[in-house]
Amino acid sequence: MSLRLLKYALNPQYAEPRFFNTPDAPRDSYDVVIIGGGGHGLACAYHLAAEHGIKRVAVIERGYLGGGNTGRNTTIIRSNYLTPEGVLFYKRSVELFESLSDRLDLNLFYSNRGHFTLAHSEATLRTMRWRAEVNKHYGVNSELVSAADVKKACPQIDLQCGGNHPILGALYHAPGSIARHDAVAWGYARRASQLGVDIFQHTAVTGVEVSAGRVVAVNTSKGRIATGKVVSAVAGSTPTVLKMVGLKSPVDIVPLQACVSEPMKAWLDSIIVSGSLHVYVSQTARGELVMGASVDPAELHSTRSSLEFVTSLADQMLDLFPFLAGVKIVRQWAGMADMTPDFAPVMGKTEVGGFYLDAGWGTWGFKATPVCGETMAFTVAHDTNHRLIEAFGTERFRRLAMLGEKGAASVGH
Ligand code: PYC
Repeated sequence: MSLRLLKYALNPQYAEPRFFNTPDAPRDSYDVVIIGGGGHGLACAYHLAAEHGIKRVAVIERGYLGGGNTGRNTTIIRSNYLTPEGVLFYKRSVELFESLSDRLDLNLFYSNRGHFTLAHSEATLRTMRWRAEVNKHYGVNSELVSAADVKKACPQIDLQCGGNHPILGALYHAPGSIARHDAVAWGYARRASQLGVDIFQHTAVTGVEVSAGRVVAVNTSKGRIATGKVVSAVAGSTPTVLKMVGLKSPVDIVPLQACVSEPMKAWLDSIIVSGSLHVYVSQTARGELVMGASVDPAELHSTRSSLEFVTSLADQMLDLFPFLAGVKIVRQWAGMADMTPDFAPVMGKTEVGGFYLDAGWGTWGFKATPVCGETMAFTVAHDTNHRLIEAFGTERFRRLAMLGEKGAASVGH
């Protein structure tokens, strides 16, 4: 090693710049404790500090920032949902995403691509027409397009899908985009930290103390923190945290797997989704194809990815794009999706005073990150559910007033 290199390495004047402060131990008390250092928890911390002046906030993360579902998805951003509640909620998320790089002063590689959901049957076309009408009614740009339009946007696609499932048309959603997922977590963390939020990684929450129906403290592997407000934003660990406060979980945890190919020359501008073939794919700025499928068929609290997943995904991908036959898969992973019975989230105030829930993301947590930050921070600051999340309370399951968002899932789950 050259001496000059050593001189720079050991000189404290050139210390490695840190993205955010990492205090050794939490204070004795905070106004708000957020469990989960993924995009949602960090966005909530940022909005609490930036918009509500609540800066005595601790974010507690068992692993590393963004190491859960924030870093384990396929980064698709869209608002072409089916229910009015879903459309309005994700419409706000897309609006926030569009200017998020500026707000966080970090290049999130936000890339607007256009999003095609392919229809291989008349029944799917009918649902898409319905979605397009609901979307347009609420000011979201979605339209039904022909198979020829799909071919024009993506000449490499085999419209016959090898003769197995010919493409009849598609729902086209111009705002559909992708972004760099882990940068979203880092960006929120850095801005929150600059505003005074304390972030603790590799710190486990071991219990939440409740007294007279209200939260009073969070116990962690780094000590007890007294607080009157706790936010749970932990996706795949929601049942574990709910148990700590004595609440029943309305979610099942199932793995959602995805993979990435070796880099290729740019050929795919749009995001292509096929519900019937159970695949979605986009191409990153580096040229890799990012691909995913349906959730696994059974409940499992694990982030292991399987050979069966890649082989079945490759099989379906080749029906759409036979020319990819020689392309290698270089990495695969799984996230833990917390699925609700109606595919809509569970958010906001709970029966335990001061305990707020951000959960039930199923397969669309990443795209909800900014709007969750905004609405959860409002809800915590005012102890009143934000209007955009009023419909997402858990009491809907008791009233059997489900939201019915399954028809907006990318692929059949
Ligand atoms: O809902 O857009 C979506 C999606 C993509 C991957 C998983 N869910």
